[in-house]
Amino acid sequence: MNTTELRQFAAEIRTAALECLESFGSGHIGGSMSIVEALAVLYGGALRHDPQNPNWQERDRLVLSKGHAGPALYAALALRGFFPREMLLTLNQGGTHLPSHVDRTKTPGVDMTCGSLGQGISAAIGMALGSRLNGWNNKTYLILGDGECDEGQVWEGAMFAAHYKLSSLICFVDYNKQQLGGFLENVLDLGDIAAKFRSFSWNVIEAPGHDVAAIAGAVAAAGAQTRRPTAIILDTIKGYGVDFAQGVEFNHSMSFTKEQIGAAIAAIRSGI
Ligand SMILES: Cc1ncc(C[n+]2csc(CCOP(=O)(O)OP(=O)(O)O)c2C)c(N)n1
Repeated sequence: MNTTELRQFAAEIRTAALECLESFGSGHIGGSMSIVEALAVLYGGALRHDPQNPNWQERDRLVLSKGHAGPALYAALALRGFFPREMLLTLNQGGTHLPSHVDRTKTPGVDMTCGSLGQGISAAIGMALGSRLNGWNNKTYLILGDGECDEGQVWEGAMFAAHYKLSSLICFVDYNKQQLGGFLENVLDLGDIAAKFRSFSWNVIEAPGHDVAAIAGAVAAAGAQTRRPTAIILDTIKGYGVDFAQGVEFNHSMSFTKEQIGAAIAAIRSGI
């Protein structure tokens, strides 16, 4: 997809994720909205995948470590044809294939079960190492939350990935400066997240997180690495693109009305 098409795809993912959230009446809107452009770049072409064959062995993997942002990933998967779009309206309901936190045993296209923060990096490292042992030329993408980076397991993984020169591991950090309990600087300040990854010997790229062209450029540069894992620090806004969520301190999980979501979708469509 070219830049215009990626922007359009991001708007479609945002809209479909809002429809998904609306079907349940509440959910993780803030952290879903902040990763939409990254997902558009991945599912718009960067991620090697086949919706007809979700378990294709040599596919690229995506570990959504901040697993509570399931609705955004489900929207991208539905739009790519992994499952029917109507399934988005079953979020979190009894017997659903779309639990609010991602589960690889339930949803076609979901590569790892996540929700307990900090664990996704270990799984992604295992996948990247496994691919290397199998001689596959694929990538493993990982999406970490910035609040999630408060977890010690993230840094154990960062050290390990650098030691084993896992250049096929490409990690997005959704640097939206908020977590469940408010702003990071008040909960547990991350300091300079880019410098931290650099000090762990990672290749680090900083990019505006709602600019699809910049993200695509960062992914291409990361893909050319041969000796170091890459962290792409995405400067994002929690709740981006949804007026009643963006800029609100406690927008992690919210309740909303049909009317609010309808107005948000109309605003997105009028901006396309
Ligand atoms: C190990 C663990 N501790 C606590 C939680 C509860 N929790 C869920 S989301 C969240 C905040 C995550 O913040 P961040 O990673 O920045 O996600 P985002 O703001 O992008 O949604 C917390 C503390 C959890 N899921 N797992």
